[in-house]
Amino acid sequence: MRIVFITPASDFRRSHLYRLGSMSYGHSNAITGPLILGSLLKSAGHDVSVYEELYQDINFSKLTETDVFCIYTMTPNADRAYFIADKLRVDTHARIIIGGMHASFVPEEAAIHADQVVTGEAETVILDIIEGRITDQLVHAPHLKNLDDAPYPDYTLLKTQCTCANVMTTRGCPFSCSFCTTSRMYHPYRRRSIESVIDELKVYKKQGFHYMNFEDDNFTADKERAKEICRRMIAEKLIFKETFFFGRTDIAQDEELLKLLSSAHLNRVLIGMESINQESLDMIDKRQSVADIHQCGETLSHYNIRLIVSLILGIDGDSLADIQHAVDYAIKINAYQLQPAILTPYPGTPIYQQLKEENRLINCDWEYFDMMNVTFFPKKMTPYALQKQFYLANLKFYSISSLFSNYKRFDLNWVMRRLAMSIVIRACALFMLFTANFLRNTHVYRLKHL
Ligand code: B12
Ligand code: SF4
Repeated sequence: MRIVFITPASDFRRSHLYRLGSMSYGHSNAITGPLILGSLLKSAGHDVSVYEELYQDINFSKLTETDVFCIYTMTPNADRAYFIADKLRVDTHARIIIGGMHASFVPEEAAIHADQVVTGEAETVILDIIEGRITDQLVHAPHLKNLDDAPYPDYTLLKTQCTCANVMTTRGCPFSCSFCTTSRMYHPYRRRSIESVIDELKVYKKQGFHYMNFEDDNFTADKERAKEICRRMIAEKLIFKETFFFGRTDIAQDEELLKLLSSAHLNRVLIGMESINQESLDMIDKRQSVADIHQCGETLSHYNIRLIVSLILGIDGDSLADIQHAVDYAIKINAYQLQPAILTPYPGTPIYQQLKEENRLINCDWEYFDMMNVTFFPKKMTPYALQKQFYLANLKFYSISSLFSNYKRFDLNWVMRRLAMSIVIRACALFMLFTANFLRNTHVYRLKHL
C-alpha cells in the first residue's frame, strides 16, 4: 500500500517570518514518531513517505495516488490537521488515520475528521490498522514496554527538509510538572539500552548528519546513564558539531556529568527555569528551588555548555514584575538563548483541568495553544498584559545592544542567530501591536478588548 505521513504546521508556522525565526533558532529537525512508524510499515513491504509542513510547503496534488494518509497532531496544528484531513477525504479516496499528541487527549474531536484515530504510542498497532486487522474507529495503543523493540526513525522516508537527526533515548520523565503533556503522553518513564542508542548514532554518522539532538524530555533524568552515553560517544568518536538536549537545573550539581556532556559536545541545553519565584515553582509542581536555578545559572558557562533558559509566563503566583525579574536574570547570566513560553493549558494536563474547572479558559481555539498566545485568564494581570509581556521579554533579551556586549563570549553562529532573532522579534512585536489595535477578527484584538 502507498502510505503518506503528514505533520502539519499552522498558518502562522508556515509563514516566511516564522520560518526565518526557526532557522535562526536551531537546525531543521523532524518529529520522530512518523519516521519510526513509517520504518515499521516499510519493513512489512509498504511504500511509505513522510512529509512535514514546518519548513517546506507540501504539494498535495502530487499525493493523489495514496492509499492511506497518516496525520500527526500537536494541539496548535490540530485545526490545520483537520483541514488537511477533510480536504484529502474529498480529493482522494484514501483512508485517513489520525494520531499523535493532540488526538491522544481529545480522540473524539479528531474522529470527526478521520476513519480511525489512535491514542498513545502506535508501534504495537499501526501495522494491524493499516492492513485492516484492527478496524475500530478509536484505537487505544498500549505503551511500548521495551523501547528497544521500536526501529530507529528512518530518515530516508522523509521528503521534506531536515539537517539534524533527532534521537530519543528515553520516553517520558520521572517528574510530572502540572503543565507538561509529554510526561503524561509517554508514561511511565522508560529507557532504551545504551547499546541501541550508540548503534543509532552510528547510523546517523554514516548518513552524513553533522547535527544531532537528544530530544528526550529530560535527557539527564538518569545521570549515570547520561554519563555512560557520553563516554561511549567520546570513545567511539560519535561527536556531532552541535548536540542539543533538554535537562533540568540539577545537572549543575554533578561536575563529572558536566565535564562529560561538554566533552561529548552536548553543548546546547534547554532548561526549564520557569520562574524565579518559589511560590510559582511549587504551584506547577516543578520540584526545583530558586537556589537550584542560581547554581545552574552560574555553573554551566564554565563547561562551555550553552544555556537556553525556558520561562513560563503567566503562572498564578507570578506578577508582571516577577516575569521581568526572571528575564533580567537570564540576561544577567548571559544565557545563550531565551525561550519565554506563555503558560498553555494543553488537554490532558492538570493545569488544563484546573483552568477549565475555574472557568478561566478564554476559548479552545487550538491554533493559539502554541505557547506564544494567551489562552486563559491569568491571576495577577490581564490576558493582554501577559501577551504584551511575552513580546517585551523577547525584545529585552534579544536587544540589539546584547549583540555588542556578548559577541566575544560566543561565535559568529551566535551573532547570526541573535541578529535574526532580534529582527524577527521586532517585526512580530510591531505586527502584534498593529493587529491588537486594528484587526478586529484576530485573537490578539479580542484579548485587548476582553
Ligand atoms: C522534535 C520536536 C519539535 C521539533 C520538530 C517539529 C517538526 N518538524 O514539526 C521543533 C523543535 C521544530 C518543534 C516545534 C514545535 N513544537 Co515540538 N516537539 C518536539 C519533541 C521534542 C519531540 C517529538 C518526537 O520526536 N517525539 C518522540 C516520538 C516517539 O513520539 P511521537 O512523535 O509523538 O510519536 C508517537 C505517537 O505520537 C504516535 N504517532 C505519531 N504520529 C502518528 C501518526 C499516526 C497516524 C498515528 C496513528 C500515530 C502517531 O506514535 C508514535 C510512536 O510511539 C516533542 C516532545 C515529545 N516528547 O514528543 C515536542 C512537542 C510535540 N512540540 C510541541 C510544540 C508545542 C511545538 C511548537 C508549537 C513550539 C512553538 N512554540 O513553536 C512547534 C510546532 C511545530 C509544528 N510542526 O507545528 C509540544 C506539543 C504539545 C501538544 N500537546 O500538542 C510538544 C509535545 C513539546 C511540549 N511542549 O510538550 N517541535
Ligand atoms: S521536568 Fe520537564 S519533561 Fe519532566 S515533567 Fe517537568 S516539564 Fe515535563
